[in-house]
Amino acid sequence: MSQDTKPMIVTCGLPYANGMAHLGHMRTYVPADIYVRSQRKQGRDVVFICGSDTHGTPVVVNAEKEGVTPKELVTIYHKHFLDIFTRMGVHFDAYGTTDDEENHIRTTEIVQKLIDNDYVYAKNIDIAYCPHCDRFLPDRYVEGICPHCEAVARGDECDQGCKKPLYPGELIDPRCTVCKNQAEYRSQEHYFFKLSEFDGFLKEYLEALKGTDNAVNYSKGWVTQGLEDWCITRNMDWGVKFPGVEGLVIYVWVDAPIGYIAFTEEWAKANNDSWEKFWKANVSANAGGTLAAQNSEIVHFIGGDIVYHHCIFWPAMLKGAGYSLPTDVVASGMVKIEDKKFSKSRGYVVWVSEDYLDQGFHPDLLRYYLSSYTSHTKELNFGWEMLQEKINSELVAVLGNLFYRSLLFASKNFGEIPTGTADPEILERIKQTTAEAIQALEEYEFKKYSDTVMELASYANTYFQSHEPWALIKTDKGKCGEVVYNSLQLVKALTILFEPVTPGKMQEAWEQLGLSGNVSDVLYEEALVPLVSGRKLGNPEILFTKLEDDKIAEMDEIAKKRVHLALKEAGLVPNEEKLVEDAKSKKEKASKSCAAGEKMSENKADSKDNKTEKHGNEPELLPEITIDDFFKAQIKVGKILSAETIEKSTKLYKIMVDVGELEPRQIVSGIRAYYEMDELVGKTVCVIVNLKAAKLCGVQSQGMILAADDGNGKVCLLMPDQELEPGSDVC
Ligand code: B3M
Ligand code: ZN
Repeated sequence: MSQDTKPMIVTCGLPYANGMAHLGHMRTYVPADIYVRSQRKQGRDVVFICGSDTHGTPVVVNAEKEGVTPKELVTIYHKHFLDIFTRMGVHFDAYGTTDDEENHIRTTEIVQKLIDNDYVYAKNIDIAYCPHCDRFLPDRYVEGICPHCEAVARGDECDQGCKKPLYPGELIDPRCTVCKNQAEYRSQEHYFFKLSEFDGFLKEYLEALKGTDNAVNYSKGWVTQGLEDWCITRNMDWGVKFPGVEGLVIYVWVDAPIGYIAFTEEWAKANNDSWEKFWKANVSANAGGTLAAQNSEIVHFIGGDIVYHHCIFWPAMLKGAGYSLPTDVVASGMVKIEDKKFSKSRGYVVWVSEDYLDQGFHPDLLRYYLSSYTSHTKELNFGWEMLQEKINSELVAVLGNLFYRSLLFASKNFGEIPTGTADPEILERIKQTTAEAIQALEEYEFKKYSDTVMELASYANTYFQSHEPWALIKTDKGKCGEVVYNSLQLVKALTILFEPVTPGKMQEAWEQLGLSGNVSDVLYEEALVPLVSGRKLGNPEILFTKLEDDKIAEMDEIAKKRVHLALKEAGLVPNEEKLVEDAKSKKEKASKSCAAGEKMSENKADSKDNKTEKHGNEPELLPEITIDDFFKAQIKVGKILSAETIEKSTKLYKIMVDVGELEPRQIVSGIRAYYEMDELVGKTVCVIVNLKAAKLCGVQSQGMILAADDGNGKVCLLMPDQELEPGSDVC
């Protein structure tokens, strides 16, 4: 069987059905979808599989937090992910859940096979146990210190430190994540998979494994460091039962990848096809050169943080149970949001639905950004202004411009594909671009794919521009027709070539060209097939419109508010974070005049500067709060006792305020530009007395004096309209 005819399956890492889809997810799913669409354009029969990961502590812990059962939680988010994928144009042939019957059966079968093949043994180990909650603490139920790097880590993985998988009993100083109490270790019998026995197999396997370097090379390193046997049971009810032992379920990282097989079975059932042609395609179970002897291709697209699971655990399990092996593992790089490490808890996140699709952005713009921002394995930075810049200068100015001007001109002057012949030079250019683009995807270089095709669009723009069809139409309609014909040939080729990246928009373009059917079903080779003269054109319409400044500013504001809220929830002074940012970006200020501290002033004396940095002066409404939220701030009437300047600052005063029975407060306030020192002394003001203390320009500040700011440079202190005793409550 030749390489090209091997059945191919492409999978994506299964999202945990425990929360909403975000940009980090899309960074893996969109390129995988592009890859599949491109394979189909080469005539390859591909099955594209994914599903929701429904088991394990990530699900159970979140369900507990939200007060629902795990089943209820995963039902909600499974639907959510399905909806998001449909809206983003990510089209899976099957999208199941790991709680489907097929997966329970397949997982049990594989684990039983591993037991039968003597790859599983029982051993007593120490398991973290919470005496307060009276239960064992698997994985995310326990936190402690990583034995390898001493970072704070969770039970199954050193997620914030060295990233190593951790085994039960390894965490130092374990604590229960539910009640925060100290946990203890109790001995219990668990089951282990003999991963260490696969050492030789994995070394050889990884030599043959294809994919991205960040997957293959890291894995080789891990095997060289030595492999430990792997505990595959957990004390939980939710999950796939471990055969023959009450109260234990199989570890989620066993049944999750088996989902790839189970979903293929679901696909096979629905399509009257075979799942074995992918997963039981070993010529010989003991073949030495394992991968070469396999008659299927299995390509996994995953996030860069789950390489170990896919390149070490998973092939060993498959090998041990006699299944086919992954041939390619493609791992995506990290995602940053506005230059910050992606973090849901810190608010550096973009939710696909709420922040993007529901805001009216077309899915194809994000697809384009994700695939062309940087190489697949590198860090991808998402920012609203960067999105705007990329879309406006590339999709709008180059691709959209070409399509609209040539289709509009053709439609107005000819109404159909004019008489003409395809210029051999143009056909050659299309051929070369197609070959280069296909080659780029062979190497999982999505950016190179987009860039190569975009270069053809630039070429086409130049062709149209330099031949001046608008002049020719007046002097030589026949010659003009030739130019238009060739421009449209380029548009047709580009529509086909860009379809994997921007499928929705390219379908519209296809129809504008007057072509029928789905461009997603059209092969690359069709790009070279000359257009049929005389065919009626569709209605030309603008495909890509500019992302406007005010919309981007609105999105920036939403993003800022989310970070602000996250900081508040985390109990951090809201401007502290901004301070660091401002200090970084405005180097000269930071070095000269302690601008950082001034920025941090809670009195907003600097808010005028802030406003000019923002886009426009639109009124901002922060998210709703409850009365309880409001009363978290303890505000009292205070009398200013003294005010003095701060050496390193031109904007701040150090102010002492009498707040009644409590200790007088020393507050650093940014109102120096608005009040003379002497003028302040004796004034009755309002003070937040329970604000977390912070240092501004090296001076301790223990509260905040309330002031009002009209945004146009007028700032004044808020004062009671009658004299009141210091210490009176503001309510
Ligand atoms: N559910 C999500 C993750 O850790 C996890 C992937 C499973 S893939 C088999 O990224
Ligand atoms: Zn660690």
